[in-house]
Formats: sequence, structure tokens, C-alpha cells
Amino acid sequence: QKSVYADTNGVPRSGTPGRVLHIGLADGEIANRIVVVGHHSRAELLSGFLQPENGNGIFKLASDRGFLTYTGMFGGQRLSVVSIGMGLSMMDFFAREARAVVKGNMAAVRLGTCGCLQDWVKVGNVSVASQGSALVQRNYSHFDGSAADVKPYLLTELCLPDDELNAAVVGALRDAMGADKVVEGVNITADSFYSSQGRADPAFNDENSDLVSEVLAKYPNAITMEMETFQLFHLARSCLPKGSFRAAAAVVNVANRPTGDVVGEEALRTAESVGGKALLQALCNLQL
Ligand code: R1P
Repeated sequence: QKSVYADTNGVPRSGTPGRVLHIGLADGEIANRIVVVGHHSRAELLSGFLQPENGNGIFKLASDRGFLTYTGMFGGQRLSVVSIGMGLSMMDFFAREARAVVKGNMAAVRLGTCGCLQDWVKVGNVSVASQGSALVQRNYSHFDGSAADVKPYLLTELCLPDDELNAAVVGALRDAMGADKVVEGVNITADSFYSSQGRADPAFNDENSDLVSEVLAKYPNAITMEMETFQLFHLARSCLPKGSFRAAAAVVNVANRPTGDVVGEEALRTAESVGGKALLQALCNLQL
């Protein structure tokens, strides 16, 4: 009987050509330079900037696990745009499985959306995690009572982006959007949209009323909160050989938590489009 997949303890593949199980790609179907987004409509929007590689149209593959990949040409370089959905696990699937099907060095820049932790950070502008990203995790052992003396949330040290790629991202965004629309600082990645981002939900015991102020006490330059950047930076830094996977991250500010401001649909679409094209340009210019 034909097996469903091979390499159970590595990065499993199925079929011929061997496709990695979750992002669904075979060798070479994704480029070394990748813009990674959370939403299919953002990926579709950015795929409009790609040109066909060989007269066959833009490569497009939707996996049955919710990943959507486009590959084509931009400014003479091969580039991909991938939509991964949300959270640490989806970024883990993306980073590991993309690494498995890309040959040679690779670079990925996230274009996400986020909530803002500072009143001066404007919705519709773009924030870059130039000073790194820290992870907030719900400490499950606190809640189940097995380690009640340990805090309800764990906060890591900072993980940094690749210097050169980050500088290229900031430069390209400033050129495209105007310097006043791009801010830099620390990103906070959370393992929940709810509890570990300090949202109040009376239906659950979350013990998170002081969480945002505790995060800001440790990281006064924290400007954004979202759910993927830390994982991207951490896995890029963990990838072997060292330096073979470079990462940076930018996010459109969609909601300001202190002021309650939220971005309008048109301003969001404009920032995604202009910002996304700038990230394609930054990746295109990068020496890999
Ligand atoms: C939550 O609404 C989602 O939006 C943000 C968060 O990180 C989380 O994934 O980013 P994306 O718009 O890129 O998905």
C-alpha cells in the first residue's frame, strides 16, 4: 500500500513531487525572497505586483491547511508572497516547511497588522520591529495550580531582526510612504489574541489586568502587539547554518489600544498595498 507520507521524524513529504505537508509546496515552488502575511486578501493584493516567471502566469497554490502561496518576478528577482493565517504554530509551519523547499539562503519579511501600545503611534501608519520582538505566553501551569506561585504570563527577552534586511525595510517603507508614516520600536508577540494581549473576557479566568503595564515596564519602547513576529525572528536566528535565514517585520497599525482609534478600510488597504510593494522592493535589492 502506498504510504501517505515519508520522513515521519524530519520534515514529512507526501506524493511525487514530494510536497511538505502543511504549506503544500514542492522544491522550488517558493522563492528565496518571501513576503509573509496573515490574510489571503493581503497576499492576493501583493501578488498583483508580481510578473509571470515564464509565460505560464503567476504560480499560485492554496494548501488544504490554509496556506496560500504566490511566486513570480519583481524587479528582476524571483519573489513569493505567502499567506499563513495566524499565530505561533502557523509561523512555525511556514518557516520550517519553506526552509525545507528553498535551496540556499533565504529572507522573509512579515507584513502584518497589529494593535498599538502607545498613544502616539497612529493607526494607518506602519511600525517596524527594528528593536526586536519579545514573546508573551500564558503560563498554563499557573492556571492549573501545579505552579500557582509562578506568574500567570511569561515574557521573554528580545529576539532581533537581521540588521541589513531591517534597514532595507525601513528605507523602502520611508521612501514609499513618507518618513513620518513609519515608526520603529519593539514588537510584542502574544500566544493569544485575548488573554496574553491583556484583553478582558469575563467568560475566562485570565488574571491579565496588569499584563500590558508589566510588559511596558520591561519594554518602554514596545509599540505593537501581534501574534507572529517573535516566532519568525526566533526561527530565522535558530536556522542552520547561521545567517542562512534572515528576517524582518513590519505591521500596519490597525487599532490603538490606549486611545481606541481604529483604521478605516481604505487607509488599511492603501498601507497594505504601498507598504507591501516597498517590502517586495527591499527584498529584491537584498544581496542574499
Ligand atoms: C489577529 O486579528 C491577527 O492579526 C494580526 C495578528 O498578528 C493576528 O495574526 O496580524 P495579521 O493581520 O497579519 O494576521
